[in-house]
This record gives sequence, C-alpha cells and structure tokens, in this order.
Amino acid sequence: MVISNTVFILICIVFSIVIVALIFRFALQNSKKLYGKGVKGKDYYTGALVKKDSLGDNLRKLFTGKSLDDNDLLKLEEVLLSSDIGPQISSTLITKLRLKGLNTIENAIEFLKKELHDIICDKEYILKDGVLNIVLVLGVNGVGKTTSIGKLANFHLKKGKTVLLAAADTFRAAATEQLTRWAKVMDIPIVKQGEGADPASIVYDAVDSAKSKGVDLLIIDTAGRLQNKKHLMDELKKMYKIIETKGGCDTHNLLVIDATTGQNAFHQAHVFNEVVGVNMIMMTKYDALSKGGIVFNISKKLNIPFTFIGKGEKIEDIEVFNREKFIERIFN
Ligand SMILES: Nc1nc2c(ncn2[C@@H]2O[C@H](COP(=O)(O)OP(=O)(O)O)[C@@H](O)[C@H]2O)c(=O)[nH]1
Ligand SMILES: [Mg+2]
Repeated sequence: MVISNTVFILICIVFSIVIVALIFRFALQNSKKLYGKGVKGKDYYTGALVKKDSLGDNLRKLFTGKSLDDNDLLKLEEVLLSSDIGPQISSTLITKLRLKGLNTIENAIEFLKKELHDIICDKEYILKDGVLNIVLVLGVNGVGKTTSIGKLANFHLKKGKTVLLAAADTFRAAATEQLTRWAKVMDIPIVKQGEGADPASIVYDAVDSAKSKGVDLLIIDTAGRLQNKKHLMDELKKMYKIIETKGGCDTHNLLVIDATTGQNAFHQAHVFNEVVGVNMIMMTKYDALSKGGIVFNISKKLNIPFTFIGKGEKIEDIEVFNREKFIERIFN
C-alpha cells in the first residue's frame, strides 16, 4: 500500500511536469505567431535562420491579380517604408509611379527595380600592387567589425594575397582576444598590445611589421566609440598621421554597419563620414531578418559605396556587394 502511494505521487509529479511543458510550448508557439519568425530570423526551436519575406514577396502578397489604384499606391508606400527605404525615396518613387500610370503590380515592381538599382552606390575593392594596402575598420560596438575583419582577411587570403591584422581596439581586452583567434584560425600574423594601450602605437608597429614582411594588406580593428566624436576624431587622426608619415600606403576607411538596425545605420554612416570620411561600407547581418533598405538612403544621401555584405557568423560568410544581385535578392 505504501509503495503504491509512492508510485501514485511519482505519476502525479511526472504528469504535472508534462502539463507545464505543454503550456510552455503552447505559449512559445503563440509568441512565434505574434512576432513572426523571431528576433533576427532565428527559428525559436531549431535556432536555424529562416528565409525572410522579400520586398517583392510583400508587394505581390498585397496586390495579387489587382490593378493599382491610388489607395494601393499608399499601401505600396507603406511597404517601402517598412523595408527601411526611407520616407523621401519612398515618396519620390510613389509620385513617379503615379505619373507613369502603371497599373499592375508586376509593372510597378519592374519600375521600382530599375529606379532602386540606379540609386545604389557600389564599388569593388581591389588591392593595389607596389604599395601597402591598409583597411581601417570603423563602426560602433557590436556591428560586427572584428568578425568582418576575419572574413575580409580570409577573402583576400583565398585570392593568394598576404594579410596582417592589427588589434587597435584596445578599449576592451575581448576585442584583441577575438582578433587573435581569427589570426590563429587563418594562420596569419597579428600585431597587438595589452588592453588600454595606445591604438596609434599599435598602428605604428603594424605598418612597420607589414612593410618588413612585405604583406599585401594590413587590416586594422578600431574601437569606434561614437559617443565622443572629438575623442574618435583625435584617435583616428593620430593613426592617419602615422600612416601618412610612413608613406607608401593606400588606405581605405571601411565602415561596418549592421543591416538589422535600419535608420540607425544611416545615422552612424552620416557621423563617421562627417568625422573621418568613409570610402566603403560593409553591411553585416544581412542573413538575419533585415530588409537591407538602408542601402538606398545611404547611397542616395551620402554617396558612399557598398563594397561587401556579411551574411553569417562564419569566416566564409562574406560576399562582394553587387547592385544587380542585391536588387534581385530584395525583390525575389
Ligand atoms: N548573423 C550574423 N551575425 C554577425 C555577422 N557579423 C557579425 N555577427 C555577430 O555580431 C556579434 C558582434 O560581432 P563583433 O565582430 O564582435 O562586433 P564588433 O563589436 O563591431 O567588433 C557577434 O556575435 C558576431 O558573431 C553577420 O554577418 N551575421
Ligand atoms: Mg570588435
């Protein structure tokens, strides 16, 4: 009798655990319905990245088989805005569409593709011979600078180039450790000092080292603290001065922006460009649920070319930015 009581209690406990687990799963499922595919496109259960709806998908869903009237054009403008295309560009496009009198969604999509294609500013980054090519990697914390440096280095190594890394983000010790791991994975040299070291002195050592080794490309990680423009400018100016004094270098300022941050990325591009001048942009996290529409605003208003796309956390998740491909991707 005592045993059967114990068994009964055990059964009750197991039963309660199963009920709680079912309730928990049901709640998760509901939140998944509410929030679509989850933060940054990760599936709640498997953690795998899911395909995002393209701009084209969203437009076709809204207007299948109908001809477009004025009301539809307003809805179309909302879809453009929700894709981070920005109010000015969206409203100009709608005005043009209205004037053109295009009356089917497929015609409108073809028109938008062409217009948006022409806005994008892109440029390939080609290493020069006979000089030390330097890429100074800028951007606020967390956008993916250090990860992108690993990808960029690997990209050029695969093309037969030699690469040296410089850990000039001395603000946090973790940044140097992270870059050191990348250097180890690729078996390439890295110039670094301890946390809090003067970034300019690292750049000094790195340029010397790159020249004595005769490497093709030196990639420099920076801290990029946007909160203090004056400090950022002073820190970077010191670096430029050193590079200039050493001579024989072709230097590019690469700004890294996170595609999932929408108009915030525009603000960062604006400020970095104003403070130090930006020659090229790498847009990271394009694998996540970002719409990527920020490319248009930055291209149109700041005229800074997009050069690379980051599309995952692995070293090979990098792509050369190409506007034809980009347009196809956001519409298909
Ligand atoms: N999904 C995804 N994550 C990325 C990408 N690039 C970087 N990350 C992640 O973003 C986080 C911040 O990256 P990190 O390189 O440390 O940024 P930093 O502070 O700018 O140097 C890390 O968890 C990276 O794995 C990307 O293209 N896609
Ligand atoms: Mg970093």
